[in-house]
Amino acid sequence: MTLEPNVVRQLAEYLENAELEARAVTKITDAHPRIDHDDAYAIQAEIRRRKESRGHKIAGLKAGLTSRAKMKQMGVEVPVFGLIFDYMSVADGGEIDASKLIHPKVEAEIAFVLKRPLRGPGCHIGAVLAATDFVVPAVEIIDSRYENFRFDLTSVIADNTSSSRFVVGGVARSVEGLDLRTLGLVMEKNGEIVAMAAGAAVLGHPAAAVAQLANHLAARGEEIPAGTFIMSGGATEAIPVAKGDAIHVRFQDLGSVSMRFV
Ligand code: 0L1
Ligand code: MG
Repeated sequence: MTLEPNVVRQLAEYLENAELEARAVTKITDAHPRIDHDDAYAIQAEIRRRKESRGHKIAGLKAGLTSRAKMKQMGVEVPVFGLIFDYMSVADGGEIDASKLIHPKVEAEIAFVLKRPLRGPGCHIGAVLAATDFVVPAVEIIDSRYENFRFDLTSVIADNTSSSRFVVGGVARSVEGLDLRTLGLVMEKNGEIVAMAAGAAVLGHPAAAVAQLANHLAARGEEIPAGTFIMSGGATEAIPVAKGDAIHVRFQDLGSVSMRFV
């Protein structure tokens, strides 16, 4: 850690206010170039404390930057991890008020719900599948608080990995008999196909992202509790959206997820 606790608190307030006021800000490493990963996760934890002190609850956990292309672009080996909160949840087929967001993008993801806790280190795909109650289709709406979505790794971790909204579809499936690597998905924006992917786009297997999350938390003395909802990361590239756009994602074997930006 390089930051004093009062600076962690100031930066959390700076980023959370940007989120709540839908206002883009300069990235925090411009003023604090020596911030490390521990500082960044401490800022994220302070954002959590602020939200929980106002009565919000954690709705789940997420992995981000999970596609090989995005990891290579950012020069990272391990994904980033973030928090999703109750007020970020939007019903399938629902409307999202674009005026409350800065420059949203959507990504299609496979989400896991656990029936048993997961604890690293050494957590692997097999352990994740054994602990999974069911998987559901999901779309994450990311909205970096940084101007022009321009950031570095520590800035984006501190910004709660751009978490903004999420939509979960209604088809829940056991992982038995499902090959999550070859499970295909097709995203349409206003009726046009804009992205296609298979589950393997996420670290070779979406359960690998959940295993890495368990290992990340283990290094902090934490586990993923039973019942946790986890978004495993975008299989498709992130597609920009604006007021008036309709998004529909079809997932092989898992139904579809849709939303409109108004
Ligand atoms: O969920 C994600 O993959 C986003 C992680 C943060 C990077 C971004 O905002 O593009
Ligand atoms: Mg995501």
